[in-house]
Amino acid sequence: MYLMKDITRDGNPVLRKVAQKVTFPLSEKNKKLADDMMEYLVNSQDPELGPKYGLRAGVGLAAPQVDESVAMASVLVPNLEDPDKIDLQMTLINPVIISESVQITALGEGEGCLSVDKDIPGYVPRYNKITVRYDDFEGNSQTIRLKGYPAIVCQHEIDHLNGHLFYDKINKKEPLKISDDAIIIE
Ligand code: NB4
Ligand code: NI
Repeated sequence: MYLMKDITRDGNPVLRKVAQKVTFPLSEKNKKLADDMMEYLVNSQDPELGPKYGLRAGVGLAAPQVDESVAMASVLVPNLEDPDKIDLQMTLINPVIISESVQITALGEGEGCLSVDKDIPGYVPRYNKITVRYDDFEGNSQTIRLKGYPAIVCQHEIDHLNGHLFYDKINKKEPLKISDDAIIIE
């Protein structure tokens, strides 16, 4: 089970590498990695287990954040209106954004990252809609279309697999500067 001590922190070169493509059939190691990443997310969102194990809550986790430079990330995104509903729960393998909207969106509260200990305020511009191509556990190529909050989470995770961190995308001089027609999700 992953704990906060296992999470790689900003400054660790693994977070700036482009992750290796996953090959098929999936190795036992990569299967377990996917399981363990999802387990972290589930535990971290559990009102008892999160505090018990000192886990920072997460809606996504990418393999480089547990020191594995492979192109896998898990997401567990609760519905914003009804937190008992899950909007998206999956492990993305070899994900690539193949198309994106012109429309930009951002989380009103900014973003936080389990690998970044300090709070870095500012809007992180994201595409409001994306189409992602990824491989399922059998190695079959799939596509998924995402919008709004789940799309933001997946972009944050896909960024990790390419060595990017959320604050790279915040306007340095004016952190709250973003295109006028951006959708701000509160
Ligand atoms: C990934 C997210 C940062 C912005 C938006 C949010 C949280 C993360 C990082 C987009 C993706 C992790 C992965 C939250 C959180 C809302 C849902 C359900 C019940 C508490 C939980 C709190 F914890 N970001 N943290 N940051 N990352 N929402 N929520 N709630 O998840 O670094 O690369 O449990
Ligand atoms: Ni992150």
